[in-house]
Amino acid sequence: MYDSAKKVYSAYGVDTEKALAALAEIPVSVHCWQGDDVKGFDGDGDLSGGIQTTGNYPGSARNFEELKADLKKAFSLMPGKKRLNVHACYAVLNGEKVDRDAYLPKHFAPWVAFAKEEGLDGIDFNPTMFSHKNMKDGLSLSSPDEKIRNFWIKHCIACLKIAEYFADETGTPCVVNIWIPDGYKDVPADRLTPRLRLKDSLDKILACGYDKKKVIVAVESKVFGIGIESYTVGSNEFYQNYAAKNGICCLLDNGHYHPLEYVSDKIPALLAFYDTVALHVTRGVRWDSDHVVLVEDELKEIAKEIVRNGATQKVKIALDYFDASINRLSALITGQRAMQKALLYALLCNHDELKALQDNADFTALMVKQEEYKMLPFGAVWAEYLSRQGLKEDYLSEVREYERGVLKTRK
Ligand code: RNT
Ligand code: ZN
Repeated sequence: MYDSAKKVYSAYGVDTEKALAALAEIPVSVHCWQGDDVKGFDGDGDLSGGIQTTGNYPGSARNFEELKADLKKAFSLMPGKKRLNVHACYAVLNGEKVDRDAYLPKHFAPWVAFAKEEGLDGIDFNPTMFSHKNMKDGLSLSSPDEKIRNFWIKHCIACLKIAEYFADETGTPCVVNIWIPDGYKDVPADRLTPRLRLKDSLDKILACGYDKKKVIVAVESKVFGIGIESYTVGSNEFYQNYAAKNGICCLLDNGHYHPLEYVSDKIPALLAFYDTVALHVTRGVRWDSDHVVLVEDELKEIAKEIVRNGATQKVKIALDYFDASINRLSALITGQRAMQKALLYALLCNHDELKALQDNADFTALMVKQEEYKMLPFGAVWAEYLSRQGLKEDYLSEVREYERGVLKTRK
């Protein structure tokens, strides 16, 4: 089937071998937090910050060893180049009394060992500014309380140091994504001052003197959260301007915009100005619901913008969703494979030809060709990609076996 698909694509001027080789080189950063419903190891497990997981599927990981084992199993069923995305609340403290403003590289050494064991491409990192007692009135870096702001500034600086350590250990730069849930449920009396405080906090964090070759700092905007419906301090305009003026990077989460705004359209807008654009790929159903990523039209458009603009290394692709209603390993594998499928779909396209049709204003042919691509034997190339990596389309049976043998024993 692959040989025949290869011929079909070659008639379109598409080299399937090149596509397969290119796909294997595009890293996707896999988030550890789907494994335990964003609970982490350093708190009481109560998720705050206006994000939520729903469902109580059995077998959620309860500690580092369990999460590591689950991720190991999940990684074994994922094709392609993988990175690990860790949140600071997943520090492995082994009973040590240390707060988030004093986390050190050693608290993440077990994650480095794991990444090395798994042969991962690298580790990305996130300060955790939610689910903590110092989220005063739901605010962190924009809090009117200077002590609170300073705590979180110190936390972010600690995270930058840890990120340098990840980069040193893995040999690839670490993306540090700053997301805060700060905002207000109802009509604020002052929209500017909280943003000025956030700006000042970010300035102080960036002034710590981190190594820009090793650490890529990104800022993630958001339009609203649960209980933060009326105003978020870290809005899109705020962060895009902050990033542009301070030489850092924007992170686009495709659940964080109004439903008719598309991240696929924002990627090329930012590529016109930035060397690096970070992504959180999620699936919002009616709102920022963080459903498991599936192969959908918008995911394919996102992948096309990455591939046809030669940005497979400039765009830092990371997954970000959390579904507690289904098997969590399956959620991870399904989303990671969906991202890879969308990238492969985008790679199996003669973009030069389509771009020429656009430039020649032949919109009739452009429409017809784009429809033709949808019916080409994509599945046969995907199957070949999997089989060359010793994988099959079916991952569910192995996930089920793991569920019976491991997850069901967790009470
Ligand atoms: C929340 C943001 C943020 C989180 C993770 C856990 O809306 O998307 O990226 O999902 O940091
Ligand atoms: Zn996100």
